[in-house]
Amino acid sequence: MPFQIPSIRPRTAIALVLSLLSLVLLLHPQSPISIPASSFSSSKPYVSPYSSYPPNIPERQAAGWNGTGIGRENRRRANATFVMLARNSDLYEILPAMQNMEDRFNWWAGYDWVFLNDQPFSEEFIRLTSDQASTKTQFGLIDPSEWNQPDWIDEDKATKAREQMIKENVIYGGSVPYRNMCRYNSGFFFRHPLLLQYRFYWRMEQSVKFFCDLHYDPFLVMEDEKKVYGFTLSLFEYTETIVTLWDTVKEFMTLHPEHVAKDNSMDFLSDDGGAEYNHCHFWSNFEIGDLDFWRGEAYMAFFNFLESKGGFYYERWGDAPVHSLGVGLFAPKDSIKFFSDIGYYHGPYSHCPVGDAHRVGRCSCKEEDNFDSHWFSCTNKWKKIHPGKNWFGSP
Ligand SMILES: Nc1nc2c(ncn2[C@@H]2O[C@H](COP(=O)(O)OP(=O)(O)OP(=O)(O)O)[C@@H](O)[C@H]2O)c(=O)[nH]1
Ligand SMILES: [Mg+2]
Repeated sequence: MPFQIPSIRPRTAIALVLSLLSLVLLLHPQSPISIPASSFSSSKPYVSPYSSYPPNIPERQAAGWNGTGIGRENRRRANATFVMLARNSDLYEILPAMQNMEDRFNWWAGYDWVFLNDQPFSEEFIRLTSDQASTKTQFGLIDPSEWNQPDWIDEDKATKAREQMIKENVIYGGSVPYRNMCRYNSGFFFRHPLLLQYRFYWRMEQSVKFFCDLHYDPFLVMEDEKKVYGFTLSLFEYTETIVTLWDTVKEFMTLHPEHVAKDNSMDFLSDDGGAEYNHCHFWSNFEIGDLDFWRGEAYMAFFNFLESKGGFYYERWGDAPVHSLGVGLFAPKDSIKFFSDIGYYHGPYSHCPVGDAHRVGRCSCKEEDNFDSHWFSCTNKWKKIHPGKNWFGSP
């Protein structure tokens, strides 16, 4: 009689296979298909990195992080926005920077975006940046009278200055639009009608990176700690671009001693008590600031004085030294915040948080790339004028 395979129903077959599999696992627990229970938990005991966080942080944590379920619309927020001065041609370098900011912070923080341009924004720019933002986007056109070189500037003198800088290979030395941008950032952006509704801003640029998760809201830190300016990177300015700036600043301070803050940051800006400027400044492509400070009496008087000298066009005064001198001299030094735990990159420099801050933030940068201790950085000078402070994330 020929051998016959007994006919079985599919359900019975599956049950048979499963029982066989269980038998194998029971008899051979080390077989490759067995999964030890310990694989599901970390082999290292979990140590909370929050022990070294600055105080009050849990209060500022978002719903997404602390599981309170408050939701970003209902959590406490500052009256603040991101602001980006941008050209239509910057769009595809802006989108990844925005995505980065949204993924690391704004998905839970929920702050608006403001874009400013001296030209009308393209439909593509508006559509793609609005798609990228998780919040409201607003697009502002800059008044040409605030953007372009003023008529009273002596064009022959300005042209000669630009030609000289081209010869000396000064970066952007021959560019008028770059000068317009620096002057606009120095004295006008905070007066744009779209920004009048806000108190704080976070300046963004194309191609920048944010390396780490942000578990707290820096705008609330600014508000609660009464800060007017926050930075991550500081460095020396090119001397050729600001030849007469310091003399102009000293002249202003002599004329208006009432605006000079008592406990200011002079020792960060000068190594000899104010005789010479050491060229240290906060790198203004990253700024978290108080718009009311720029709009206030002291800084407006300062900016108008600088403007009257024409140095934005006869030299190439940058908004970074101008902001730094303004905030460094007319605001107390304790109102400036070094955000040492915010990972940030603007080519070619990185502020990469080190140690616990790197771990807490799931930072994607290399700790050795931290610029703080580089010879071209001024951050050690900053630390020197704030002795005894713990800079979480800075070496
Ligand atoms: N609308 C507009 N925005 C500008 C213009 N020039 C510069 N910007 C913006 O102003 C900001 C600073 O300009 P950048 O070209 O990045 O200047 P920078 O950071 O000193 O120089 P880089 O090292 O090249 O980044 C950026 O957000 C630019 O998009 C301009 O002519 N028009
Ligand atoms: Mg830039």
